[in-house]
Amino acid sequence: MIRLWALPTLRTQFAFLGLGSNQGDRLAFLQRAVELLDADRRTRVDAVSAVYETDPVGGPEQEPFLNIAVRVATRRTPLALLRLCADVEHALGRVRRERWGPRTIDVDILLYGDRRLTRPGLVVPHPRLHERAFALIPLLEVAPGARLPSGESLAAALARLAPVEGVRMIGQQVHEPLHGVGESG
Ligand code: GSY
Repeated sequence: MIRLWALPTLRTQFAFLGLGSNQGDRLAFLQRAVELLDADRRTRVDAVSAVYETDPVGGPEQEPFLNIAVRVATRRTPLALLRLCADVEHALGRVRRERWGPRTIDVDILLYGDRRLTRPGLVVPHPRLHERAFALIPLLEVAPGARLPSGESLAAALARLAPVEGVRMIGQQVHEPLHGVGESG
């Protein structure tokens, strides 16, 4: 018998995720991904950045991405949050054909509180965050005070990438899920 009351309860942590889509109805994939993340009983999406259209970085020639960043309050561990991200990608039909190839949806953990960790399949903060304007720009909106492991602020990291090209703000077109009064979980 599993006695749930005997399991340790993880404190709520704030984590920051980067989402991108460059196949199909990109906005709809982003919105659905936000809803699926929020539908998890241990995770709430409580801030969503504007949407940016961004030129693809790396991989084969492919269509532009739409990128956003979200803040989640979660009781999942980093690895459990990674599993949730993979479940959302799977639910939205992501097929891993080639590394850095086109995708219906990509959900990356960018930051998990101020934790640093390296596990098989997961490095936090995201190891390429400091070189990706398409991730830093939306992330700055939802995590303005965050710092990289080097101690550098996100704004300073972004300034080092100047002049930034290929990132165009579209607007606040992906919405935070509505959280009903009296909802629990
Ligand atoms: O790692 C995220 C997937 N990805 C993206 C992306 O989301 N946006 C842009 N602009 N380029 C990308 N290359 C990869 S891989």
